[in-house]
Amino acid sequence: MSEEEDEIILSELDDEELVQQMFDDLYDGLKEEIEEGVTILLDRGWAPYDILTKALVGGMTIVGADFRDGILFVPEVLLAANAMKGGMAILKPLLAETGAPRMGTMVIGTVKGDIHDIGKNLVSMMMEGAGFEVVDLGINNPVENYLAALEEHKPDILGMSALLTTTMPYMKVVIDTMIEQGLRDDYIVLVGGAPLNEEFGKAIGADAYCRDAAVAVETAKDFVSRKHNSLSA
Ligand code: B1M
Repeated sequence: MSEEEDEIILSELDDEELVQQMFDDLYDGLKEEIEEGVTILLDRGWAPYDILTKALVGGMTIVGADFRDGILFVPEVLLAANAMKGGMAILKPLLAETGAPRMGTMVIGTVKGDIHDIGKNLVSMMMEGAGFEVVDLGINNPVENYLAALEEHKPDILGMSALLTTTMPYMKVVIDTMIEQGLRDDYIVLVGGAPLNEEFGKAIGADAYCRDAAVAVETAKDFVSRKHNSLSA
């Protein structure tokens, strides 16, 4: 069979086949195909959030499992991450375009020693979509970056992300420093990342652990409205 005959036309696949093909394309780090798949699903009326969670995060879960099992290595995972970011870039303005009323401000960043940013970016996108202003500090943030951003932006929320068991303890360094400087109670501190759990969040003195981006949005809304109610009481 010639190469041309082998070629898969994404637009000819039904939704289920297309999502399966997007899992494969994400796995193979094919950014353009991922962007095309996202565009096709949008044209078919899929909600941006569903594309994000079902096609992109779903595909990344498979990549994560094979990375863990030593089937995929860093260069391949970087390509998959790059493809995922291509799809996320198309969805970002759509998720942010909800016309939601302004809810408050969040400073967010991945902690020192950690360069994972896909989950954090997803949280930022969803928070913006829910009406929060988000100041994204990027990756590998020492405590000084967080403190400077709190001083500059006076947010309602500080969000921290960590994906490694070796970097998650750094969240406590940030919170302890906030306590030392008498700043802790001025902010809602939310933490997240795959290796964390609720118990860890409590142990380090965060206000809440957020399992995923949707939980982060709900938790942020809840804490901010409680804060506003207590200020107006
Ligand atoms: Co990394 N990596 N990685 N990696 N990587 C993991 C985390 C790992 C679990 C893979 C594995 O072994 N299965 C493992 C950690 C093991 C551990 O610590 N227990 C691991 C490792 C070991 C490493 C290296 C050390 C590998 C090496 O060099 N030998 C290295 C470390 C580099 C460093 O940071 N210093 C490394 C490097 C990389 C890449 C650069 C190749 C790439 C990152 C690219 C990028 O982010 N730009 C990468 C990736 C992609 C992964 C996996 C495969 C996928 C992570 C991801 O993006 N998930 C990951 C395996 C996995 O998690 N299953 C893995 C999708 C994302 C949507 O989910 O990030 O969990 P997640 O975010 C969720 C929630 O956690 C939550 O909401 C998000 C959206 O729903 N959330 C928050 C996250 N942050 C939040 C903050 C909040 C609230 C909620 O604040 C309010």
